[in-house]
Amino acid sequence: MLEVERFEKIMIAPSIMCISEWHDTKNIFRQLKENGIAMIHADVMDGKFVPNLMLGTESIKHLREVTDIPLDIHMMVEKPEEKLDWFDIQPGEYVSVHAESTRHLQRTLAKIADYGAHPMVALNPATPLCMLEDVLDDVSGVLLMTVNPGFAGQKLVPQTLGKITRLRELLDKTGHEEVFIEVDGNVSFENAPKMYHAGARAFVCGTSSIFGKNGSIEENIAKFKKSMEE
Ligand code: S6P
Ligand code: MG
Repeated sequence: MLEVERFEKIMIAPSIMCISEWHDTKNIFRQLKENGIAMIHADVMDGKFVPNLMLGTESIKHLREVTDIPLDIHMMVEKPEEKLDWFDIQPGEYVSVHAESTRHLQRTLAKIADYGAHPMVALNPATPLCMLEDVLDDVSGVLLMTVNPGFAGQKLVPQTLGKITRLRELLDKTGHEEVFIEVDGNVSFENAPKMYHAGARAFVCGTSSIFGKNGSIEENIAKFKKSMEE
């Protein structure tokens, strides 16, 4: 049985692109708030960095109007440094940019910090950890993709589990104990405990768990937390 303190260390980040009831966001956010959700994962896709289009500036604005839970904005766009200003990023929000998406990663992370937000660097499954070694001082967290980005409902890329372990070791070895690891992609009731034990502490929850076909959001959040006990 896990102690309460261990639960306090995990952050659940519901992936808002996975909701089917966009007409009822107020009700969904009420349930998320009542269940202690830490942040709302909002995927931004430009059809170039990834082969899909997803939330734009107006959707992000709408989310801020319907909830005060901090947003966790995942920028899957080319040259994010040119687009960040469009999103009116607020202090306390989490913003991740892909190391693969910009030639100016450190400058882009510093820009996010200037908004008072938490800068995060994201990596695709095939991108080696050495890509982020020199920006660890500039980030609050690392978003490890555990599927190739662009779509919900995909299967875990299995080698990413070992990558979580190696990243946690790297962070601890280099004096970045406070930098947390977020995982995104097929974070299912079955995969999440493995990710947790490897060192992940923030979990993007989509169709594989809390917005799945079975159970209410509330039931699925409870089931997700319980899965960590295994
Ligand atoms: C995908 C995106 C993710 C998805 C999430 C969906 O590129 O970055 O945040 O929304 O992975 O979750 P699931 O459980 O359907 O994989
Ligand atoms: Mg995402």
